[in-house]
Amino acid sequence: MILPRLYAILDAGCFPNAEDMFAAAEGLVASGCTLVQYRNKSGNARVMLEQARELKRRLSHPHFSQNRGEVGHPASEKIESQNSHPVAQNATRVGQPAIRLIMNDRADLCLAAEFDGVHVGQEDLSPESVRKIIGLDRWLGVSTHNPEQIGEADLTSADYLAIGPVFPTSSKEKPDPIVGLEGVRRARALTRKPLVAIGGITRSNAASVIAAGADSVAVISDLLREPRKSAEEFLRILR
Ligand code: TZP
Ligand code: MG
Repeated sequence: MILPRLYAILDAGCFPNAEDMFAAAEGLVASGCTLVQYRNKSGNARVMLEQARELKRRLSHPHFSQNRGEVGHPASEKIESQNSHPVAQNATRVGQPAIRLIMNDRADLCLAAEFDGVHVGQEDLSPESVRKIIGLDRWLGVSTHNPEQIGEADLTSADYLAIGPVFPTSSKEKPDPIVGLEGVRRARALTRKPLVAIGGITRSNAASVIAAGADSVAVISDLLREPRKSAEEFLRILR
């Protein structure tokens, strides 16, 4: 698999209401962002499923896809979707997912909402338990915070690993210690799996994170204010 450079995270808790989150999602996708995670720490599974289905519906809408010059829509095929400008995505093949939607924490909700993957942390179901639930075709990501966790996650069937927080962040409750760019470099040396860096990543520091060895940057805060414009800038900076 090849990860797109920008991995946008929509954290429901960051939006005053769901409509704003859906609008942000559409802005992100309009920018050319092709990997979006839905994160909701409220613990309300019904609300999560409703919102996830609505996200999927909005981002799969044929008119919306056509606006991006694309045909077809998510299937189970494991084909890479490089982050490129929408124009370049005209080449998208039928059957290749235009946008990948990843569910944070919950394998059950991933299946129920027909998302394309799950991202789990150190206190969620183990990677192999999630794999049993989601099967081989959906993407599985695992968060790590230190070399030991990277080594362990590297031995699992995870499709990609995340390392962080790279910089200070206010988007996560009780964040693990900051790993810095050195932590990204160390992680890069410890796994050949695609590597996502997360935590405090902005348009100003994103290039340094990629230079340290990350394949992709996962971002919450620096996409909130003007999602489309900000995502376009990330994609331009990281091209
Ligand atoms: N895991 C480690 S840091 C973080 C998560 C979910 C939050 C990242 O958010 P931001 O606002 O981009 O720092
Ligand atoms: Mg989690």
